[in-house]
Formats: sequence, C-alpha cells, structure tokens
Amino acid sequence: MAELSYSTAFPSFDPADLAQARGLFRVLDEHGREVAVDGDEATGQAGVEDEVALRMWRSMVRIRVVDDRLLALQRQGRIGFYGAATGQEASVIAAAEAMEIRDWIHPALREGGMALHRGFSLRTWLSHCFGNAEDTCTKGRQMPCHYGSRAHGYVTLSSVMTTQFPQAVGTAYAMALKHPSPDDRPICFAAIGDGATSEGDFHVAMNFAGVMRPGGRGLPLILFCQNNQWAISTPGSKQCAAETLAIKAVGYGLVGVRVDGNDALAVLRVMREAVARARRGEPPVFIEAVTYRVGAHTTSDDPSRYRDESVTERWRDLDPIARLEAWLGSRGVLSAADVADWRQACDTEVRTLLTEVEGIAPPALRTLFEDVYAEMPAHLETQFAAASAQASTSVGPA
Ligand SMILES: Cc1ncc(C[n+]2csc(CCOP(=O)(O)OP(=O)(O)O)c2C)c(N)n1
Ligand SMILES: [Mg+2]
Repeated sequence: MAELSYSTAFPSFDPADLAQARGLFRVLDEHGREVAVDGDEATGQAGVEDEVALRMWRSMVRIRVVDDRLLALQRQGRIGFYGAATGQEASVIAAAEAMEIRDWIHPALREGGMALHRGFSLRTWLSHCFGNAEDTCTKGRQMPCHYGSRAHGYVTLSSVMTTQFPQAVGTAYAMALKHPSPDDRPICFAAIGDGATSEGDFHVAMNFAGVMRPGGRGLPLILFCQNNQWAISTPGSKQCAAETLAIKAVGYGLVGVRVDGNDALAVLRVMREAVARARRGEPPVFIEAVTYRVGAHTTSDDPSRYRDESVTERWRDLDPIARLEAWLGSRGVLSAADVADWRQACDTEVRTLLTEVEGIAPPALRTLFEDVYAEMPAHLETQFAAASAQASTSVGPA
C-alpha cells in the first residue's frame, strides 16, 4: 500500500492551487480521532453538526447491511448480479448529504446508497434487484444495481463507464440556461471510478466543463471520482501516470481537490464547499475521493486471483463506518447500544422486505413491448399476441 500523505489544510478551491490536488484532506485520523484542521476554529466539532453526522452514519450502516445481504443472496442464486459499495460508504453518503433533492445525481455502479439517503424506497430498490413487478426503476429490463428515480433526482445508471461525466456536463449546461440567476440553481453531480478516467469521455467532459461558461459563470457542476484503486483487475498504477487524478483537473481550468474518501466528515466538508461554489457559478470542482474497493468488483469477480489481499486487510482498518462511529462515540452522541440497535434494525428491515419482495411476480408480459412508442404499433401488438400465446402454453416461466 502506497503511503498516504494526509493534509489538514482545508482546500482553497483556487483553480491554480496544486497543493489541494496533491494532498489528501482529512478530518478524522485512522482511529476516528478528530485532527485539527488548519485555520478552522468554526464549530469546534470537525465543522460538522452531530445530527448530520449521525444521519450519515445511519445511512452508511444501512447500505453496508443491504450490500452484505444482497451479496449473500447472489451467492445463493436468488438474484443475478450485485456490485457493492463496501468500504466506500463515506464517499457515497457524504456526497449525497451535501446536496439537495433538486440537485441531479448521475451515478456509477456504487452510488445506489445516494438514492436511499435521499429517501428512495428500499422496497423498490430490492424489487429492482429481483426485476419484479414492483421494479418501477426499470421494469425488470435491467441488471440489478441500475437504479433510477426521477422523484429523487437520481438518473438511471448506465453501465457504460464514464457516460456520467458528459451527461452531467450537458445537464448542468441546461440547468444554467434554465436558471440564470446564481445561488438558486440545481446543480449536477456525476460519479465515476478511477478506471473511468482513462476513457475518452472523461477528457471530453472535463474540457467541456471548463470552457462552457454560460452568462460568464461556471457550470453548476461537481465531478466526483471514487478512486478505489482498482478497475476490476487493473490497478491505479496502470490507469494514470500523473501524480494524482485530481491534478488533472488543473489542466482543464477546473478546481482539483483530493480528499480521504473513507472520512465522511472530510468528504462532507469538501462537498459542501463545492456545492456552494457550483450554485454561485464558480469554476466546477473535480473531487478525487481516495478509498479502496475492499470487496470484489462485482459478484462476477474474484480479486484473490490478481491482487495481494493483505493490502486489502490494511484498508479494512481504515473502515469509514468504524471511524465515524468512533468520532460520534467520543462526542457522546452514540453509544455501543445505539450501534447494536441500529444494526439490528437495518438487518430486520432488509430481511422483512426481502421475504415480501422475493414473492412478487415478474412484470406483466405486456411491459416488454411498451414505453418505446406512446401507443403500441400494430407490429408490436402482433408480437405481443404471439408471445402471450407462447407463454400460456409454455411449461417454464412466462
Ligand atoms: C466503456 C466501458 N468499457 C468497459 C466496461 C467494463 N467494465 C465495467 S466496470 C469496469 C471497471 C470500472 O472501474 P472503475 O471506473 O475504477 O470503477 P469501480 O468499478 O472500481 O467502482 C469495466 C472495465 C464498461 N462497462 N464500459
Ligand atoms: Mg475503481
């Protein structure tokens, strides 16, 4: 594991400042002890309110429990696929916490917890993983983890790497044109992984994000990269020859900030500042959240075949939930009993919902032929009739 060089200087958000793109801003040390942030006498509590930190902690634990359960379900053959955010919950949830529900999220594979944190129904989330009739996200047409909810400003995941960035730049441009007055614009957030920074779309989007300045202001945009150091079996060292990913932002005229992605308080503070700046129309911020994929890429992957898992164990010691829990404990707002109770409550919630949704029937056959045309054309009606006839005589599932 390359030694991490942490910084306690809060980023300046000056586009020319390379230090914030080279360093690694953190608020909590590896044991969850608060470190003094340079020049920060603001609140005396890591710059984050207890209630907010507790809310993040609850969502982080909940998504961990959901992930663990669904990984087990896939192993039992009950769902087809799963990609977990294990060890990356601080980045996911703190990013969501910093924004408002009117702000648009363009997620990658591991950001489903952002939708849950915004209040998206866990029942629908689980139904989507089964592709059943209550899968209002994608009506059973997608692999698990491709959540989406217009009501929660959560754009349906596209599996195609990096598409999130150019799409969010376009959405941000539209938001800037629709809401010309600063301070009141919905902003757009896009998440990618470290591997996605090698795609052409990354460079196209970063360039566009810098040069587009409608009304003379920066786009209302935050570009977020969860650097979990692996892209399936490709390590970060084969992905990028630059000193950091964040430093690339500087060449595009963006602000590049590097933050400890396993420190929810640090991610929240950086995100809050990026959000405020995006609403005001200052240059968009690219955030590199440094974390680690402690699990497999997805349930289709076995990392023990290509990496040294003793390194993974060292990253488990930097677990974002344990660090936040320790800090909340030191502030006297979270006890060991509270922790046990919440974990139990999450477990019960997930297990109860799973027993309910697993029995729900698949979507109606007709839905296979809908949604492309406002009214079903004759040739699709014919195909639907043929499929219905076959389904009614088939011995297998319809
Ligand atoms: C354009 C494209 N190429 C290849 C793939 C196959 N693929 C899926 S995920 C992945 C790696 C993604 O790595 P990273 O961007 O670091 O995200 P992480 O999975 O680590 O969160 C690849 C190569 C794809 N989905 N899209
Ligand atoms: Mg990665």
